[in-house]
Amino acid sequence: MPETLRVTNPATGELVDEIRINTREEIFERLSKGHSAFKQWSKVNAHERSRLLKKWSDRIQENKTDIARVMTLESGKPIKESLGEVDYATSYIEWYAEEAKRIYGRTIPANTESKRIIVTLQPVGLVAAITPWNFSAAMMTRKAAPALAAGCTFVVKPAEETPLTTIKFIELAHEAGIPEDAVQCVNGYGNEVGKLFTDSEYVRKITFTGSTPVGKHLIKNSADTLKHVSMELGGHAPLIIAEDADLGFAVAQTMASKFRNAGQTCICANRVFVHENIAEEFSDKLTKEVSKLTVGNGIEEQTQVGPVINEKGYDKVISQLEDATEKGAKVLCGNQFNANREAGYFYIHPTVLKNVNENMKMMQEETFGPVVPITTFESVEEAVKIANATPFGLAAYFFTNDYRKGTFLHENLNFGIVGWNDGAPSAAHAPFGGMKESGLGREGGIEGIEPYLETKYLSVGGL
Ligand code: TXE
Repeated sequence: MPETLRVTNPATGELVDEIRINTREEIFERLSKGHSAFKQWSKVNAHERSRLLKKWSDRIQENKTDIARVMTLESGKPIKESLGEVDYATSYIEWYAEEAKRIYGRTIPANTESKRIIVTLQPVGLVAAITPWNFSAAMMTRKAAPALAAGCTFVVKPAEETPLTTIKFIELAHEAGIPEDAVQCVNGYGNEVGKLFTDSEYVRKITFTGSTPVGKHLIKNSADTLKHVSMELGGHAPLIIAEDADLGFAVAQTMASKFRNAGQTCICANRVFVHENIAEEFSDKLTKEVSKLTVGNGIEEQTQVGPVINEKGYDKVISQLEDATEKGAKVLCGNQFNANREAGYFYIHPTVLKNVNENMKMMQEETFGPVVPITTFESVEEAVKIANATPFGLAAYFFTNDYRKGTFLHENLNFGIVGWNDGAPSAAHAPFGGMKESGLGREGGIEGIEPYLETKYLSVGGL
């Protein structure tokens, strides 16, 4: 009997589907096919690659409702968010369909009459991607679209929890006319498939979104064959609310940043720092709004917050909550911890905590759950210092209408993505990525295609 991945619904514990795990031989074969297909795909002209990418995006949009439903069943995400993610995922394909036509070289003035120097860009080769379960569609297209646009071939291993959307997306890519061997999917466990990817000489680049320890492991394993690597890893985003901020707006944006996908996004606000003079008012306003959130099965239209992905994710959030309350944090709302673990589904009620301090686990590591820990500060200088006191550097947010404070915060926060009066900064046309242990490289924008390209220069002499 072949081994399978059991895809279960985190909202009910029910089996959604079973997916066959690919054997080592099958994975070797796909890598070999991806390597061979590179010779043809890299020669397809950029306008044709662009046309095929657009067709892929159209096919996905035509299947939007069905894809969103499957996404919700496998991830627990509210259906409205799944529909939004399909749009977000195709926005990357649309963007890179255009960028495919803008892979420019340049000429460099030589230091002698008898020479010309010309710089060209060419695709790196076969790209292997490993994607997470929190945005199963968008994290894949963010990698596949620039890779294919650049002329690379692509193979993806989706997260074990959420392979169904990826399988569907790859089918639709083939229906759109992208050659079967140019874009492929393999299924299996991260450590096993990851090792086959990093060991393979055919794979010239690894692109990964997931946890920091796995990212580091992949970089180490890629060293022997000196692969290119792009890493989008964990975050620990600070959200700073200055004394002058518009509190109603700041509350709404904090909610938007925090509760999307039940707090399981790498850029969501993980630590909230509020100026001491407005902390009480902010906490009251936020708690009032958070208490109104509808928690439930994502397939139901009214659901705003679904379950977290699985037992491991659930246990991590609960242990952070227990640690914080043992150390003196006060729960303002959402104290229904540990209500449903045994039933095989994983709801955590949106929680707001105050009196949080730096000794608590949730202030040291990513939570990945619907929890808002509130701390106070006296000055923006102090806020920046504590916000930067983390090995992570993905996203940071601040709310102020004072341009001096805003400029200071922007210039001193050591994070790759900064939202000034903006809790939702992600967009296909902007370069997403982190500093420090949050990653290497950028995805999106004009920067997002660069990691899939090699620079070559030609020096013509004897003229
Ligand atoms: O991540 P893993 P998990 C963070 C978040 C979360 C924590 C753990 O804090 O609570 O990580 O989540 C594949 N070689 N993020 O356990 O294990 C795995 O199959 C190669 C942030 O789900 O990193 C899946 O496809 N691959 C993040 C992918 O890595 C391996 C999103 C993610 O799983 C592997 C997810 C190995 N040895 C979690 N081990 C973000 N940046 O958004 C696992 N994988």
